[in-house]
Amino acid sequence: MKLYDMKDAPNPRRVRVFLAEKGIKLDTVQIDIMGGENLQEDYLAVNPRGVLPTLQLDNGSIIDEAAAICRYFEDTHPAPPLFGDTPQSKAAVESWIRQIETDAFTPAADVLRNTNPVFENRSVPGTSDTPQVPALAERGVQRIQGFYARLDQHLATSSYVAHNCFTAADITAMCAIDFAEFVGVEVPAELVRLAEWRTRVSARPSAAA
Ligand SMILES: N[C@@H](CCC(=O)N[C@@H](CS)C(=O)NCC(=O)O)C(=O)O
Repeated sequence: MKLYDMKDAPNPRRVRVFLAEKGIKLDTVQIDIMGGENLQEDYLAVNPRGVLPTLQLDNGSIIDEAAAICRYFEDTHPAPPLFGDTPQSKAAVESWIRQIETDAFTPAADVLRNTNPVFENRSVPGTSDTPQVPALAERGVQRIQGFYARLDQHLATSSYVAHNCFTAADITAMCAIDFAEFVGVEVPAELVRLAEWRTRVSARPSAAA
């Protein structure tokens, strides 16, 4: 089994942090997205979408999408539970992961991919051949700011993102926010709950994975 990974990319990081929390070690293959290695024949033979991360099982089949890969390992290595352990907590983790992907990850990707010349005609991840739309970068900044405010408000009633304990939703949010800062959208100083939560989850050894 091996994980197709890129050390500096935020979605592969979600999987690495999750694996570190579970104490799972995997062989990895590094793919250079900036250099377009994910769009070359060799990688497309593994994952025709040309996106990362991808998990390849020993039987040759593949699983992509960071959340789906993490779910696979939640089933194979149930302890500690990172997708909730009751119907309600499982639903809360699912809800937050979807919100974070839609309202933070995609907008941060929109900022990067619609401004950086490396992504000219690559404004959508993978094999899409799509031109840049600068207005999407502006919209992305606004959406990320809205997400920051909403998560800060939510953290008034919960010490972690979903259901008051550390889960894959915290991992997803930490990776999304680090990515958003990388593209230039800082967490405003007045969002103190968000800053405190972020310091706490970023101090976990898994965050360095
Ligand atoms: N929803 C996907 C997003 C995958 C994605 O966009 N990955 C980026 C790296 S963070 C990628 O593969 N980019 C390829 C490219 O830029 O062409 C997931 O959760 O895995």
